[in-house]
Amino acid sequence: LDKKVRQNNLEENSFINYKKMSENLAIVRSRLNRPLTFAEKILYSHLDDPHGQDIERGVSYLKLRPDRVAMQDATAQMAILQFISSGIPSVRAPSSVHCDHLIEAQVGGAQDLDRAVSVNKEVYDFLSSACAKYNIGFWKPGSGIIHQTVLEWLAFPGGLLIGTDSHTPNAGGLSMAAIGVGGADAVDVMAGLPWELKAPKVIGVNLTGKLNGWTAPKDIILKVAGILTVKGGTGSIVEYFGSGLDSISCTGMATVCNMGAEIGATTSLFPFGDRQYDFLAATNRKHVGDFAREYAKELRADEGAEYDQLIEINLSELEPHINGPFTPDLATPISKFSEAVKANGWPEELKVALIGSCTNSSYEDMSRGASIARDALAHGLKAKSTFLVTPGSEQIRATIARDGQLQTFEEFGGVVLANACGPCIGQWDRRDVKKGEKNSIVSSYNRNFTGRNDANPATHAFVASPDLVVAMSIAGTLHFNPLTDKLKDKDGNEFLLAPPSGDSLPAKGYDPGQNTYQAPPPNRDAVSVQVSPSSDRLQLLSPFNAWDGKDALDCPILIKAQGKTTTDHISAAGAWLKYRGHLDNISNNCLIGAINSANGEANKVKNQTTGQWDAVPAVARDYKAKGIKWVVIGDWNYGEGSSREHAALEPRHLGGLAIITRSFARIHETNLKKQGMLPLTFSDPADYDRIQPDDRVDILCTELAPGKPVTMRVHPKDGSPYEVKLSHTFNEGQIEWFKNGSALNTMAKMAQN
Ligand code: MIC
Ligand code: SF4
Repeated sequence: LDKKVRQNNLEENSFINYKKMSENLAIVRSRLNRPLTFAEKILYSHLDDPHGQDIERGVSYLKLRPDRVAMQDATAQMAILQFISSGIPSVRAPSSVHCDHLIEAQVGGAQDLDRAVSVNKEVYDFLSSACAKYNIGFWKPGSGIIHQTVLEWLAFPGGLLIGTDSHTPNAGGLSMAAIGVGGADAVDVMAGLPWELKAPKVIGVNLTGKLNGWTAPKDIILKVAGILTVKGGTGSIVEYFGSGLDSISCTGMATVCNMGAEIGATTSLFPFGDRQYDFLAATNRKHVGDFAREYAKELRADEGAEYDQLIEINLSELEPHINGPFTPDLATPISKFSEAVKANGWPEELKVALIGSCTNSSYEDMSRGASIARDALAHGLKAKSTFLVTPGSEQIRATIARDGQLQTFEEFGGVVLANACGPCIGQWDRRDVKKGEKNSIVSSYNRNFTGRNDANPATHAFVASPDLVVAMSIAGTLHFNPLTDKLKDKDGNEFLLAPPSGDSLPAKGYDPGQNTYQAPPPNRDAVSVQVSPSSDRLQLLSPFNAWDGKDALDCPILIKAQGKTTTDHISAAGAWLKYRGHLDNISNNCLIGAINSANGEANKVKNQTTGQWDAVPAVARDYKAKGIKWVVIGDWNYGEGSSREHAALEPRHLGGLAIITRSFARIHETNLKKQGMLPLTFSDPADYDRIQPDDRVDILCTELAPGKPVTMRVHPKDGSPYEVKLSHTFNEGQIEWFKNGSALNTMAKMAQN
């Protein structure tokens, strides 16, 4: 293992350190003396201090040394602005930025890309110059979606990657532990500090049998999401194994890992095998595959490793599933779906069918989808629904253009959009329905929260495999089950679609397409990074104030949010993506999607100092101007979904003190801590119901200590005060972040001393 093998073909000086990793593992093994899961092996082999680190799954905070950092344009702006504040001259771990979120889908790939390049010029210039300055690889707009680019160029088996996007776990398909984080976490690693993660529990999924017919890899995770629900993976890594692995491609495994984000899992992983080797070889990284083979025994679980929870899935019996609407864990097998549509009154007509995204745009996905489209075309049929394709990367686009799948989709009536997130993140100029009109869409994406794709809360969005999406687009109705239902060909004759087929890797190799990568220049001193003070899209950050050392008394509740409160509700995307680099401007979307328990409405809360009803950000700004600290009350799994730290920065910027919920999603909880806020949970979840939107609360911040609850004194509008216990997961070091005002302030203080 004592060799210098490069992580990838782009960076001359990033190497894979299997030797160090195996030494670390040997130390941990001699301490723990038990078989290890694959997830544990990757994490423990990246420990900063393998001798001294406490290791208890679900309890200890691990200090880790990730191999890489990846950032996408919508989160990189804040991450880099924070990095600039740290004053460090260049990144201390290999890092990359990927321009994918800011391209709006309007008419089609090339034109949409051109428009985006001019509309977002200021932001792209900022990112590209900052990357050049701080030694970060820059993937220009048009390159594709971060997670595909990482999989195709940068990921390697056994590595540890953090990425400022919740679907970073996609690289688990290539046996890399890839974990979604907020920008402040990325800054730690780029600044050369260890990165902290609560030692995850490990959920094992034993796959037996064989994928066949209409069942696709996506159906594995749709099923798992149905079993575990959107919060079932919180604090855990999901590790797949078993004899069923042989029937799944490497990119299919990436799909499964990608959507593990939807169950709140820290990441998901598949062991290294021939499928991974073949994918590495096909993407010009045979040298990485050969090296991984030498280290292969550490790239899977030890015999007898124990899981905190075990799930069994027989792939031979697994049915295709459709999940949704409005939540990715509402899983319905295709055989029951038509019934469910009727029973729930979901709009039956399928208006739009969308394939691609970071979740499902592999060569295999495109080939299988095209095989269905070709079958329809041979019978004289085209897509009845609007049909949109977003290739995940330039390499995929170029390869399917060469091999014909792209032309098939166009002949089928489809529009091929830019290599970017597009409609998946609300970058979609949708014109076929009016706002407020009930309608259904089906995508091969991963997420389907209210209003996510088209900002229309009445859109019922479902997620499924690309195979089902293509098939349903032919019938144009949610009632169509391609396994059993016949279609009528152009002459009125009935036929059953053939099950999809397609190669998992291109027989002629990948066509890399246009070169869209910008390596950092050798002479970086000459580069200057510009942020105009009059910009409405970029704003340099000023440090938050340190804690005043006192308990916070008589705080109003800005909003008592009821039900699902995702990061899309806390800091919407779509049109707001424009302000991702400008904290004050983006704060105007703070919590505007959260449902106020006082009136069941969004963005309408009572200003407790005036009695007037107003928009959430307006009320928050008024409290801030009056020097009043406020809190938010939230329900279960608050902050699920995205890694966007704007959802934490905004309440902090607007003067919030604490977010008090029944439970949090992992990334959001950490983001709040990093920005100097208090994420607290009701020790008794029933207390959520006792508290009323008009109550005032005292938060006894001076009690904050590891492992001890904090008292909240509630002063009900009518009635006598009472006390409630609030739990938290702060450790010693994280309490410093609160005291200093943020993690960044803490870093600056350490640098001074
Ligand atoms: C998403 O899918 O919600 C996003 C947009 O990719 C986010 C990141 C962001 O908000 O910028 C994510 O998943 O983390
Ligand atoms: Fe982009 Fe959608 Fe993937 Fe997020 S989930 S990275 S928005 S394609």
